Amino acid sequence: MQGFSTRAIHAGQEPDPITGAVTTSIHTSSTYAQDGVGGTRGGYEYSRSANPTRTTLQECLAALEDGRHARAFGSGMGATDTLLRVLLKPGDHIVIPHDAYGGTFRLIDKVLSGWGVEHTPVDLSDVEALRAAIRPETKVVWTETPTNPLLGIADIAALAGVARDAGASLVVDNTFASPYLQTPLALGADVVVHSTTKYVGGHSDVVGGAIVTNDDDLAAALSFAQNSTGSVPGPFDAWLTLRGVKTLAVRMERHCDNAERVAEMLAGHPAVEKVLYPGLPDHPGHEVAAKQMRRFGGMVSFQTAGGRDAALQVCSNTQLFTLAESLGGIESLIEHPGQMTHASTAGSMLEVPDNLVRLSVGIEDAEDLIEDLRAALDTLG
Ligand code: P1T
Repeated sequence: MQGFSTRAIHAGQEPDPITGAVTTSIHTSSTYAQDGVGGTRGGYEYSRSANPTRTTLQECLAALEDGRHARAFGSGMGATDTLLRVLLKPGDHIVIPHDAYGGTFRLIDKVLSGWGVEHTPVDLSDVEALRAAIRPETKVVWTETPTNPLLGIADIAALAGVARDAGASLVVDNTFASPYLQTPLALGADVVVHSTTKYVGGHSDVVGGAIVTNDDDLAAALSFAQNSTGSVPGPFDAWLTLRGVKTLAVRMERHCDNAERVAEMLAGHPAVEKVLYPGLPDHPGHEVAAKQMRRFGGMVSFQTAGGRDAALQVCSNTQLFTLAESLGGIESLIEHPGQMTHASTAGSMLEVPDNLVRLSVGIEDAEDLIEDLRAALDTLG
């Protein structure tokens, strides 16, 4: 198999056979001429069903995740919703992490529950806890690793074994790691999901999602469901994502370098109670992360010693770290999950600590990022 960056730059991306154009074209046409009824020229008939720019992105994403099939969506939540509606039916049960993106929890807790799907939140860093939560109706085990926002680590190969024994599908939301750092299908997962809005796109300029699998039947069912429900990315969105993903490897190396430096500084600062970063040797998931990830990622969370008010103050006091939701872009972001990205988990088992701050460490110069954070923390006294 070719190396990661070679696949990122070339998979599915041959020069155009007619014009020789080296970069993928943005195919804006919503419909395609047919030579007689049913006689499509290149297999395309209508852009909800399939679009050439989207196909190129899908081929590239499949190659990066070591998967046979990828489907690109209009958002990460669009991908998640479509996948869960294909894998689950009323009466089924899903195991979810006790720490996960708030929007994923909201979809399962508020939308799928009304459709008769039950869920159980479980600490998926504990394989025995998963085994205990499995029911005869369990059809899906959903996991994130690292988790959003607590950076917990789940052992993908171990979870895959339990899910397989139970006849359930293991889905890994690989958004935080990106395919550069971790390829869950190779570790035994059945399906990978991404918010490509994050590291895959990488420039905070496009919203998108993706599903990757080796299961031919599932891929066909996803195409049918996507065409039926319409959660497709536009061609320009697909193109921006494709442009972004070409540099994923170099960006991720720099995100990891900077995050390691930031985590180290935070661990030594008196205003910080606890640093959550799988790259730190005392992180409970450090060994599993070292086994299944290339490096430890660009996301760092920490808890302030001064409680919620201190956390809110740090979020407002940085200059370079922009106070904003989302993650995985080249620029550094800071946020308060309890009141922002994870507000929908309040009062549930997924509620996050109120002194938690989440950082998406960008690819600026590490010294500037460290100085910015240190200055914001120093104001806490
Ligand atoms: O925003 P969207 O592209 O729809 O993706 C949803 C999503 C799915 N999975 C994970 C792990 C995510 O982090 C997200 C989106 N998360 C944020 C917007 C955030 O700031 O955490």
